[in-house]
Amino acid sequence: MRATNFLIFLISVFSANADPFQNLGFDDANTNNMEAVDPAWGEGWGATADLLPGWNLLWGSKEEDSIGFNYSIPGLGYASLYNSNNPNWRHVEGQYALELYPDNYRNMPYSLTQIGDVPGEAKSITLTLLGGPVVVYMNDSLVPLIFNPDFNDYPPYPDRIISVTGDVSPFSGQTVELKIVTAEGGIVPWRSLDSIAFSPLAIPEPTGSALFFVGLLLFGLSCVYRNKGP
Ligand SMILES: [Ca+2]
Repeated sequence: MRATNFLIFLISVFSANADPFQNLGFDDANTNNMEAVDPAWGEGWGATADLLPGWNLLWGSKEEDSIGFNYSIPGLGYASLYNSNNPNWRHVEGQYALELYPDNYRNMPYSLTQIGDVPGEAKSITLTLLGGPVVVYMNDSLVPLIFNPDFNDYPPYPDRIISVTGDVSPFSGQTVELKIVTAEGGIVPWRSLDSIAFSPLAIPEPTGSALFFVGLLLFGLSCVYRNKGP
C-alpha cells in the first residue's frame, strides 16, 4: 500500500512537469458560448478561457477575462480572435489567429502568457506576425528575435506576413513561462499572431558561419599549396 502511495506521489511529481504548451496556433477555441455584439463591431465576445484556452492575457496589469471574435472596431485596447470570415484580415493559418490592439499611448501593452514544457529537442521558437512588433520572454529572459522580412524591408510590413524566430536552446526540456508582449513602435498599432511552434532547428549564427567558411577557405588553400609543393 505504501509502495502504491509512493508510486502515485512519484507520478504526480513527474506529471506536474509534463504539460506541453497548448493551443499554440489559436485553433482550439470554443466559440459556442459567445455573446452577441453590435454587428458593426464584429461577430461576438466571449470568455478568454473559451476563446483562448491555455493562455492568460493581461492588458497593462489588468487580466482580460473576455476577448472579441472577429471584432474589428478601430480604437485602442482590444484583443480578438478572428477567422477567415473577417475580410479585413489575411493572416489566418488553420482556423483562427489572434489580434492584439494595445494602447501604447497609455503604456498598456498586451501580455500573452502560458506555462508549459519546452520540448527537449527544441532549439528555436517560431511564430508568424502581421502588423507591429512583439517581444518574447522565457521565464522573464528576453529572447532575441529575428524578423523575416525585417520591419525596415520594402514593401512596408503591414502588407507582409513576418516569420519570427528566436533562440530557446537554453530552455530545452524545461518548464517555463512563455510571454509574448506587444512592443512599442511600428507604423500600425495592432499585431496579429499565429502558428507559435518550437523547432529543433537552431538559429543560424552569421558570425559563426562566416568564421567556418573562412576556415574552410584556408583549409582548401593549404591543400592546394600542399599539392603544388615538391
Ligand atoms: Ca491558427
